[in-house]
Amino acid sequence: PMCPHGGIFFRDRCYWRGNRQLSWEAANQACQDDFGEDTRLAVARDAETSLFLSRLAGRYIWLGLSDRREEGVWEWIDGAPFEYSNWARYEPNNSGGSENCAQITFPGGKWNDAPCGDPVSRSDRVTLTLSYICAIPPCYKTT
Ligand code: 2F8
Ligand code: CA
Repeated sequence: PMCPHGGIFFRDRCYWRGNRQLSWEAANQACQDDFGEDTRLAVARDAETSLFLSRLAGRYIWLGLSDRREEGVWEWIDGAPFEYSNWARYEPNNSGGSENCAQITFPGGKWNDAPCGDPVSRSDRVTLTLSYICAIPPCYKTT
């Protein structure tokens, strides 16, 4: 198969759904641990990718998007410029002042900011664990 471990190919790379329920940070770490340091939580820079991820997920999942570094400044985990967004109505609302990680809701595929659920940083009062999708970067053989 083209993608490892039952991953799905879309455009130029493989996506793999993790069915364990993890915090945002733990989910991203799992992507790196399982597929290599360049693998991260999937990002959605356009509508087609967001829809693809939502359908592959079939449930709520983490998106590789957070405003942990600076409140209100949303950043893709792969460093891509933040242009396209697909927030649900009234989102992101930083509910309770502690929502710094984005999820893709299901069905509908709209985005919501939610507590990152990370028990280490403890900026969140709410523990939240979700499934996730890893985006495995394309690799090209040099010879
Ligand atoms: O109504 C939208 C609102 O729904 C929940 O709060 C009641 C979400 N909270 C969690 O997912 C923990 C909010 O993020 C969301 O804005
Ligand atoms: Ca919210």
